[in-house]
Amino acid sequence: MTRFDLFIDGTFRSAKSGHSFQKHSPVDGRLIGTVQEARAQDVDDAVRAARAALSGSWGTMPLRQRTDLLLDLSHAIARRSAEFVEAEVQDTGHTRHFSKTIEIPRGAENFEIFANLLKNSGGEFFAMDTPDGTGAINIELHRPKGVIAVISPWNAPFLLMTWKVAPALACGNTVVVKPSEESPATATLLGEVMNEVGIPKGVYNVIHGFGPGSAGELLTQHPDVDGITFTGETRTGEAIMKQAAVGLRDVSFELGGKNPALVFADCDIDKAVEVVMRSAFANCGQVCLGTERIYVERPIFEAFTARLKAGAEALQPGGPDDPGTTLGPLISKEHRDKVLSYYAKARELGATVVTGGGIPTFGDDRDKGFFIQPTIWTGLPDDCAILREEIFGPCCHIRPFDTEEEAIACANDTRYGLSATILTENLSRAHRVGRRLEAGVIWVNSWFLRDLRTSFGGSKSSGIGREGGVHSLEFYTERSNLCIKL
Ligand code: NAD
Ligand code: 6OD
Repeated sequence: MTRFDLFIDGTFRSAKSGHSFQKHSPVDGRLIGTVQEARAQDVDDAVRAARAALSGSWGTMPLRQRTDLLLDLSHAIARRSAEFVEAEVQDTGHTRHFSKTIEIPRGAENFEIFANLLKNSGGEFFAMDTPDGTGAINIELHRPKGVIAVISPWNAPFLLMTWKVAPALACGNTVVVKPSEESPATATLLGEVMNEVGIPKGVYNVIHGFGPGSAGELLTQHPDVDGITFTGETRTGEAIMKQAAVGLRDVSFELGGKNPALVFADCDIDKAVEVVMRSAFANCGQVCLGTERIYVERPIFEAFTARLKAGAEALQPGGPDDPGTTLGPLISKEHRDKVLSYYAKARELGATVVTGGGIPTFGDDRDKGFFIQPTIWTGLPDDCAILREEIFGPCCHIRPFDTEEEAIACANDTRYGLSATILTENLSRAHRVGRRLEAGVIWVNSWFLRDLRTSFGGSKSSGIGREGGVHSLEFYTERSNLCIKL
């Protein structure tokens, strides 16, 4: 059984709080480890260590040396990728293929991308006239923001945590990371690699625990935290924003979604089915960018629904070690209960259950895990909870539409604004519709195709700010204008 310690000031240690909690496998419910739970004293230790590191060697380190260390870190993660894959797979039950090809390599790449970005980024310079004719020059200066609290979720733990830690460190900040209570492993393992490559003590700290009344809330309330970057549910974002208001700490939020796919009759239907299969069911529907609302132009509604049903029924549920697994479990019993409550609500509301709606059975230990059937509904009213609230499971509703105008109105009829997918072979339509969708990330004939240099984030209730490429630097950097009168 594994023990997940706190990582504070370069040292692994128990929580002074004396509290710990258990982590269970989503695949078969078995106990996989105990996690040290940080409370006030531990959180304070971590923030103090991060503050001290800012005025230590990290704070005065030349940019080139800092970015070289981050490149070393990226290579060291890649060298130890098998360990990271195992840690992630054990915590989340993700298919080994998903962790091996996306989560871990992309997490490693984050450090490389942001190190290189910093090496090549500059600042503004303006020469100005003055009434006395001598002029002045303006030079933009960059400083790190300070101690950054990183609060991350469980659905792609390493990828989403490094997506914040990498730009924060590249900009010269120090971090205190609070990974999800459901996924403590990879953030802890990263502590070892930080020490291995020589990142100074206190630059990267990890505290474990829950949200309210525990490490998450204590960290975001801590007066010596300068900025909070959070990925998770919209409701949690609202709670954190209240905590951040005290002391006016800056926030960067990547929140929930209720993302639409618009399938036009002029699409390539094979491609459309392939794209929507992934967007609705990848990672067992636990992807913030995933599709839960599908709108299909009426002439192909029946054909598309039948093809998606066949695809969903061909998915093979199982653990990471089962050959042929294409659908892993949900993260926890609590999360499965939540998704099942939506399955029950859809039936109560009179939905046509095209496929799924229950729990698969295996006749072995996997029955103690948190598997669930991929589920497709039709026939629900636009304003019901199933079409309004983020479910975060392998499920979607399909509704027909008759005009482009109607499709756009349906897509935008949500408080969320994270992502959208358009399926059409008509390039003019793709431009026309794409520019009218209220979402931060919009795909045409694809999904989750991401160039890490592009902006990423949501509008409306899906987030505040943008991450990715130079956009990440906005949050992690303080700017000053130095005006020199000549
Ligand atoms: P969550 O909001 O329940 O938890 C996220 C993190 O916040 C965890 O570490 C948790 O312990 C912590 N937390 C909870 N309450 C807190 C509080 N009051 N103060 C401080 N910290 C607190 O989210 P989750 O269930 O882990 O993740 C799934 C959610 O994340 C979904 O809504 C999904 O859409 C969203 N998400 C968004 C993006 C994006 O980029 N927009 C990416 C991935 C996931
Ligand atoms: O592609 C990424 O880097 C990114 N941030 C993905 C987010 C996935 C959400 O579940």
